[in-house]
Amino acid sequence: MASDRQDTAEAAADPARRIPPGQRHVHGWPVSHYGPVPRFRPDRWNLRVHGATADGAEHSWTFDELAPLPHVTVVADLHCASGPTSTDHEWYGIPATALLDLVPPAPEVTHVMAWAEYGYSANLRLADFTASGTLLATHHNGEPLTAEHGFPLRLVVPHLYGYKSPKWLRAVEYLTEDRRGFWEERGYHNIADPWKEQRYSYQEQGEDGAERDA
Ligand SMILES: Nc1nc2c(c(=O)[nH]1)N[C@H]1C(S)=C(S)[C@@H](COP(=O)(O)O)O[C@H]1N2
Ligand SMILES: [Mo]
Repeated sequence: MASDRQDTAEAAADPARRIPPGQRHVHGWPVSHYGPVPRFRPDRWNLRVHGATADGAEHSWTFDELAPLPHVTVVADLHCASGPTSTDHEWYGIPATALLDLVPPAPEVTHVMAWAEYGYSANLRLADFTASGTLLATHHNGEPLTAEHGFPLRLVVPHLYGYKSPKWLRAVEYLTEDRRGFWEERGYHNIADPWKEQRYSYQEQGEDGAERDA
């Protein structure tokens, strides 16, 4: 509808309407991560899905084997929990739902752990992983990811703070109960919704950090 389009255009024109509370808009695309940038070794690289899979088996793909999977484009902003929000990232890659179709989780699966090189990890509720914007990105603004932004593959969960989007993704573990990832164990919020400003673990309410009904 025309009015919807106009709303969208206005939102895009007014950064204040799309910058979550407590965040500041930054131009360009800062690099932010803990530790060194890993080197991609195609002969040793694979992406694994393990944990509570429906068939009980672990599945893995080489980088080339990912090419025939479905791909999508997602345009989204990136909100680092330390404050900066960079906008208008055009991601291209494999929707997380395609991975779940290929390797169905056991019925008891409630969360996933996304694992990156050097043991970086981020836990996600299954619903955040299956959200329509979540993808395993290979490209950004039409170019392969650069090394410092996660080449060859990074998870992007656009509706959560950046620490839930591991660069240099290597595995997805299906979990039957929640377990905290790297930053979640170090004082950051288990859920990480930037629109609710869920930055720190001391803000958590309820068992998994989700807000309880009043
Ligand atoms: N492997 C890995 N991925 C990571 C991080 C990290 O330390 N290691 N930092 C996260 C954080 S806190 C943010 S804000 C984003 C930043 O992504 P960018 O450097 O592409 O802007 O990467 C996330 N992914
Ligand atoms: Mo961040």
